Amino acid sequence: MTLLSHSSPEITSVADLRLRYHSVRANSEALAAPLSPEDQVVQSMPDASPTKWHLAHTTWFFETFLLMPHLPDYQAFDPAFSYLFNSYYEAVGPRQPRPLRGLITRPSAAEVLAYRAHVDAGMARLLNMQLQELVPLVELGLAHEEQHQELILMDILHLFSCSPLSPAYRQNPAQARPDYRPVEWRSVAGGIVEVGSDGGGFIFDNETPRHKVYLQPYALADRLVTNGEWLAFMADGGYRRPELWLSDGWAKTQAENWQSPLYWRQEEQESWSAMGLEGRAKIDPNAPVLHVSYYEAAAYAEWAGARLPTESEWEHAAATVAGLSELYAEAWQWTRSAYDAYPGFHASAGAVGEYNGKFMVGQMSLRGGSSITPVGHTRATYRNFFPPSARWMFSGVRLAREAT
Ligand code: AVJ
Ligand code: FE
Repeated sequence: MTLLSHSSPEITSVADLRLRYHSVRANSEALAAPLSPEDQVVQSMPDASPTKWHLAHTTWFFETFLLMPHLPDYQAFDPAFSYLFNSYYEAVGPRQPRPLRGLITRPSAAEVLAYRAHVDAGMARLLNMQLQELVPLVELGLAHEEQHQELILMDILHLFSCSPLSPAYRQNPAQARPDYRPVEWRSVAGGIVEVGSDGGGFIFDNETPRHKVYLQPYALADRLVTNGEWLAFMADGGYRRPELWLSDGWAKTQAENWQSPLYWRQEEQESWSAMGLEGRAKIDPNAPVLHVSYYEAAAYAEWAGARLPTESEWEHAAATVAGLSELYAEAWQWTRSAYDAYPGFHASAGAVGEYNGKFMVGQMSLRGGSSITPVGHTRATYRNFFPPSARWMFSGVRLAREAT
């Protein structure tokens, strides 16, 4: 199993893993609990998947990569599920086309929960066998399920944003934000620095190998761009001035008539609301802007006389510079780096090698983490990635500029 590098001497004990398995699996079901069976079956756009599909696909991952090959006498819950819940693994076999996941009205949401229970029982037996060599693969299954927990919330927000009722997924009162304060720039000397992971805890393969890069001196904003700042960009014609935009980005704004971040709506003169997991609410000018594409982030940076950081700049600063706020718990931060293989990267052999490596074209790297990322899931070396036009993630902007 070479997908994960484990140079750490203390490999997770199987007992710890059993507890973690139980808690991650329970967390997914808790996320689905407020949703009706109807909520859980609809696919609101090709990029988004139904909640029921996420709950089944994460289960299929454990069944396919752990139980089938490693648990003697394991019986698949239903052999038809591989076609329904395989996401993109060519080595595993054919699958339901991604844009048609919302047509899977059967199995029902209740049957998917029974599927989860069946696989959990198998996993309990497998974990009892104390097979140390399977620990990295179980950890991958859990990190995978945590990625899907964030996707469940992104996707349900998109679905609810399409409803004329603007339903609230949850009731949490909005966070009280401190008053506006100007950005402070943190200067970073740069030079030859190392980025990427050496192991020492769970990591995805795309975070390796650790390697040297050269960074010119630079400065990074100590906080994220706010909604209020974004409103100023809009008021200054940000969405109407092609000179601020990359060509592909301008074409997209024109084709889709973008005039604001996704989920924003103008209520009356000067007043905007945004759809969130708490329903539709007035924009908080001091909260970080959310739901912007790479194209919008790059246009904003141009307007602000700054630029987006590279992923090496972001990672080096996050790991070494004090006084940077909003790194991991507000919004994923677009970088200007294409999501590409690090020097010396090789995807592992076999089906799990398809996990990250084959997506290394045409997407941009995002760093940090968001308010809906499971706690403990992120780290400085973590590489998220989406196409430059995507904006249904909780994505925001941290500016960079050359050192002065
Ligand atoms: C890292 C969020 C782009 O959504 O495909 C889920 C996460 N990988 N299952 C994605 C993922 C495999 C991935 N992103
Ligand atoms: Fe997946």
